[in-house]
Amino acid sequence: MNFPKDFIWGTATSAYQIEGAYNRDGKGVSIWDTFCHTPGKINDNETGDIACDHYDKYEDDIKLMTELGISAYRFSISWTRIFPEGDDEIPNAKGLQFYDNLVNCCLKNGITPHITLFHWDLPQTLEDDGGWLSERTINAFVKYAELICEHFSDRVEYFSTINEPQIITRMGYSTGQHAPGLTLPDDTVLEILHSLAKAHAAAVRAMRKCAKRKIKIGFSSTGNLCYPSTGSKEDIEMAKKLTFSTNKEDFLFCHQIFCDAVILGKTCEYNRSWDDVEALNPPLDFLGLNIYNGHEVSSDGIVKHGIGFARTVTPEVLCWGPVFMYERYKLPIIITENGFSCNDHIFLDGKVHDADRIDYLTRYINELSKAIDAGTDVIGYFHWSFTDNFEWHSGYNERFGLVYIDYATGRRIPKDSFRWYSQLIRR
Ligand code: IFM
Repeated sequence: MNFPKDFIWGTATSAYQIEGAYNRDGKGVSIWDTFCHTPGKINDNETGDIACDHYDKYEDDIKLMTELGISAYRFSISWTRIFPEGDDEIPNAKGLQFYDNLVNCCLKNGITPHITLFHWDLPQTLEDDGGWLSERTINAFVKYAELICEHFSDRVEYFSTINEPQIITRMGYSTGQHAPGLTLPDDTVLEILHSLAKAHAAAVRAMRKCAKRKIKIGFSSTGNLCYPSTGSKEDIEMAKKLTFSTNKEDFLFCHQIFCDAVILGKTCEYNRSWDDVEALNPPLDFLGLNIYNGHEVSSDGIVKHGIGFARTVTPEVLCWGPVFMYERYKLPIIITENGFSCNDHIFLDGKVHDADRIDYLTRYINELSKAIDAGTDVIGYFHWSFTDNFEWHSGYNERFGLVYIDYATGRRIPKDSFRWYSQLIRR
């Protein structure tokens, strides 16, 4: 594998999934607090109330990150720690203090912080007042983005506005599996996606104005990706075509429904009604891609695979996904998430041997290096996730971490993949 010397190697997390301390130091209630406290919504009624207790253990976690050898850490800020009601007059000093401590601790340890503003934990007060269908939420997001940028841009260079607008709308407002658990008609869900695009665009403009130095702004997209069965021209063309053609049954799970609007200033099949689309694409510095798996395609269509490993482990997607996305959007790409949930457990020797994850990562990162060899401008890779954490409606059932969390005690146990990733970075 060949990677540029200045390639960004990192790990990623999000606030609700790791921090815990859900009601401490003036934090307000987010839609995820409410959702998890509603019986029947989450596997085993688990909550992020304590999660990995990163709020209290962030120094230990960053110490482990230095052992891992990463150069960057992607985390999200909990909006309700800063503005408990979403758009309060004054920010919550204790909330800002926590992220000051976190950012400063990263910098002291030679780790570049990458801040995501919104990884799904919308303030409940805003949701109660119409959520993303209300102008108040859009304005509140811009105010929050401005505050974070003003406060941190002296020390932080990389900012992402929104994580996975496709999943926010699909699972939060269409299938209802995620907070706030609504099952709205498609037209209304599209309006919500439109608001997210407006909020993103307005926040980017506001952040450019108030930044204390030149910052880099992007967002993280996810969606259907296809890769060709062979290197034939026909297979490649078909894989590209099916990557960007929308599946009617799952029309929200595609990159172009958001990326065409906010990067190209264009609509696609399902959002033609967005009449302001040319104002939604202020220039960005990078495109974040969250890539887990894709579909193999030959010139006559999608190739069906068996179940389990064969279907979810599709390494070629980490080559062709970035290749197709770069061709279309022409922005430097950061893989902001990629990883694997395994059946991890502590073995009799007290260690966590996650050979499946090492195999997955070896295959995927090898494919990523091929995308770079082919001329795709991929500038970084963030493993999802640093530690095991709260996996939304699946609760603590899924483990994506390089570090195992013993939830009963909070003990951190670096898995074999931690050592593997560390060696890869050092090489
Ligand atoms: O845990 C999530 C993350 O919050 C968003 N992207 C996918 C991950 C794994 O499901």
